[in-house]
Amino acid sequence: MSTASFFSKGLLDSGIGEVINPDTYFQTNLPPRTLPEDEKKVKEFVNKHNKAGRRIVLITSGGTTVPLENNTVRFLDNFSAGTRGATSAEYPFNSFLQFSLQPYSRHYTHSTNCFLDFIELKNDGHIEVISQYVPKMKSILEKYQKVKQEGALLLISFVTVADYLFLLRSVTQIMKDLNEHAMYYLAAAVSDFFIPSQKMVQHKIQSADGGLTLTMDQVPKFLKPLVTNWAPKGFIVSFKLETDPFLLVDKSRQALTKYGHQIVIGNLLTTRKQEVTFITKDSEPKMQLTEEEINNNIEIESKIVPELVKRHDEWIKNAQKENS
Ligand code: 9Z3
Repeated sequence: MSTASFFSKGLLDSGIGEVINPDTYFQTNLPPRTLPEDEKKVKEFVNKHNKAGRRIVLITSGGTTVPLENNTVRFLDNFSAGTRGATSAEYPFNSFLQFSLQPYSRHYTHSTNCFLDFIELKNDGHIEVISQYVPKMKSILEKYQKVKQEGALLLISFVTVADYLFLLRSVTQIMKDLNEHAMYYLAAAVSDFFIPSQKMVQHKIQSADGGLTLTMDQVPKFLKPLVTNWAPKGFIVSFKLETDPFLLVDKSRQALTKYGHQIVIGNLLTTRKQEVTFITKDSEPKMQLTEEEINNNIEIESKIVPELVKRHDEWIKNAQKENS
């Protein structure tokens, strides 16, 4: 059974599509070609840091696309510039997984932050960083080089929602044995609807016939197998994006109750950089930047990450108590 999403001249009317379970999804969709290589890199990363007694955090970030054609010219995207994950990865986590914006270089790759605007060509042909930008760049570069030297960051990219889900399943399973020591920080914007490849046209959809009507199936809810089977002992934080302030807390709580993980961080599209709500089993505190902090370019991730690290510490302590 499936209902249709109608997409015509910019008007998208979404509906509830065919619901399939995650196993069927993995059997009927193709993994990304680079999956075996990525799995190998992740295994090496996890073994190395685990042996050194470091905690490992999986950060997912950025949008996930849904192709409309097998030879893809058109796709739908879920909103995310990738700022949340890229920014969070700069605060003290050991971390990996794709970023549309990458940690550290994000300061110079936004459309409004083109790196070319930070450098100048001198008369003798040398290129230099413009002096007023040196202090900030120096501090970012120092942190970036330290992280690189320690091999503390592994970046893996995905484009489509299928790439993302295959990677998520593989990576969480590789991290499974870290038990309570692993944290999962799921900020990627995951598409709710997709067109299975066997139902997709092979070639570019032609516009000669006028408007376009699409039927989309529902992407299975992956938090359930993730929490229950892939990473059952891990500390799992998911994000919930809404646009209607009246829905945010209820929808976030529904997700927490349904999947049974540790925290849902609710955020609204328009205020996500200044305000988030931590939904846990027994509380729902808001975390907000003050006017002063906003004016001083403080990033809300500088508060989110330490709070999560603290809660993860408690999670580990409790798990160890239970095990002893
Ligand atoms: C978020 O809510 C992220 O915070 C944002 C970050 C996408 C808003 P930006 O990178 O945006 O700052 O531009 N992610 C939503 C995660 C999501 O899709 N969650 C799924 C859901 O709600 C479950 S994991 O169903």
